[in-house]
Amino acid sequence: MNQDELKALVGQAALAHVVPGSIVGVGTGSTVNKFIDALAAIKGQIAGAVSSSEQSTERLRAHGIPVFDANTVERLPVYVDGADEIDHRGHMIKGGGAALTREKMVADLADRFICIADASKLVRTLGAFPLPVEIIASASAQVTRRFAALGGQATLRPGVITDNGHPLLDVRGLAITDPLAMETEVNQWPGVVSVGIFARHKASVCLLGTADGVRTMQ
Ligand code: ABF
Repeated sequence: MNQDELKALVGQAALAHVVPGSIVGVGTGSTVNKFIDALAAIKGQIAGAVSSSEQSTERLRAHGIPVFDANTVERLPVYVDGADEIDHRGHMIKGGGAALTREKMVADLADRFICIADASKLVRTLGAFPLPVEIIASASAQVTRRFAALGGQATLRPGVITDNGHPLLDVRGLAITDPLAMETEVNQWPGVVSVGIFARHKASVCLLGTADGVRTMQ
């Protein structure tokens, strides 16, 4: 199976974790797009979705799935989202799709985070994928200096402004051996809106698309 087929496989497999009658938390990216397309087939069995990006909102609405504002729900049974990297403990790097801030907001509403990814996303240590960081524009130079002190090279992602109206840094050269510690540290740097390390909001379950089928990592 090619990567696109593996994404479709896990997108379909995630339906098993959707609670009938519930509002589903929906992430962003090409793998999540496969999940949204699969969700459309059972849209009569769910109340709707809370979305993590304009891109996912558009796709959900195109399928006739109601999209609720995050402020209108207190809890979600599940949040389904992809990842750029995931380690064996469910810690992730996310944000390649520029939606990390709202992804983390919707993940924060959910009881369970179901990560769907093709096997290429599984890594031993996070950091080979450039770490996305949403920032306030005028903090770019100082946040860049702070990452340099950690051995990272931060660059502005050209031509990208997030749904929240902010620029993104992508940070190369980091070996994130303690994801929780780095997320906690970077989160409190002035000017950081959110960092694409999902350790506090790690995956409860990862459905990994492999050549042998779906591998479930708890
Ligand atoms: C999203 O999933 C982003 O955080 C991450 O960049 C993306 C992975 O995209 P894809 O599924 O297209 O590989 O949640």
